[in-house]
Amino acid sequence: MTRTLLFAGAGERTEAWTRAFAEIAPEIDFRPYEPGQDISNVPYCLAWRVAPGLWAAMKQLKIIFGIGAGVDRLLADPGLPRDVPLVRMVEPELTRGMVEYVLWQCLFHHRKVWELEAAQNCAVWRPHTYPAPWDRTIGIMGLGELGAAAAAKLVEFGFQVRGWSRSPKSLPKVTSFFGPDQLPAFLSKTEILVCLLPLTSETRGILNASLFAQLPRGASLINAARGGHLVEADLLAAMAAGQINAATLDVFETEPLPPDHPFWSTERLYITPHNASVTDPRSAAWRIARQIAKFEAGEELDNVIDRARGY
Ligand code: NDP
Ligand code: OXD
Repeated sequence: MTRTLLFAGAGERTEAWTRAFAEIAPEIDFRPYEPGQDISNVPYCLAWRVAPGLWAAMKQLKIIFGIGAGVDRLLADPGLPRDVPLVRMVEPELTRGMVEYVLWQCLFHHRKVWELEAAQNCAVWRPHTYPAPWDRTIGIMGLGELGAAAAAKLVEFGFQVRGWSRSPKSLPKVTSFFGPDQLPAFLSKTEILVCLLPLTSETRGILNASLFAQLPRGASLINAARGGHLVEADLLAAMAAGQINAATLDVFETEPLPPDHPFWSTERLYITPHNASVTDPRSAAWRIARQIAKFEAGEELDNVIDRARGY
């Protein structure tokens, strides 16, 4: 079988991906998609968001690789072949980047850096206190590849860490909760809430008024998962009421975030442009090539999406 991998995604990084496959996995015939190209025999596809009609044209497809960890966009495409395995991205650089982002933002909210900024803006030497990390509780929604790694880093820094997932977990020094019944207990002491859930029918809109009301007053929110998790109007209301004191959002229902969106001018709401972490082409190329080799040897693929669960 020809090892052709059609690249149907992330336009501006095409060069980096092409270079990565040439260097790391030259046995893969890596082909960026060009309109008009015959793709009827392509066995493998690496995709983020695919142009209409493209899936139907790939008649010999054996594996779809997602460029990202989250595959909600791919799953939402009605043209996505239902009987071809969909593999999400798991690679150490993506995990490392997310751990870095979560740590950065948790420290930012823990130390309430906006208070220092306000004092500096008025040239005022204002005493600024903050609790020790062991007196600060951080809650992570989603204890998968990224959430578990972020939790471990926060534990290392001495924070009280709790996590919430779908199934029970046992992670060193992380107080774990699972399922809808344990969500209120998880939220009740969470002062900094980090969302690292996949976007599924169960998790869409989960960051809403009812959830915010269950957090201690003045909590912080960090959403690095998907914009669809957040009910934007509920966050604005919770911030106006002081229930949520500050937030960092990396992901939005509409990306890029429109210039007239109220988030841009909301005090203590910090915006990053969906770059909490980014797949590293070199590290990913090696893993994709290994998965293809496994598949061709008749072995099981790793990180295949369970279509019924949606992640
Ligand atoms: P995983 O699939 O490894 O982990 C998902 C976690 O969420 C699991 O712990 C799972 O529980 C939990 N979960 C799923 N559904 C529910 C539910 N209904 N209730 C409670 N817990 C639930 O995903 P990753 O950690 O690799 O990635 C998480 C998400 O992060 C991605 O889907 C993507 O949207 C986002 N992301 C964002 C990036 C950015 O730059 N902003 C970069 C990379 C990813 P269980 O363990 O029991 O299955
Ligand atoms: C991802 C992302 O899901 O970058 O990997 O959002």
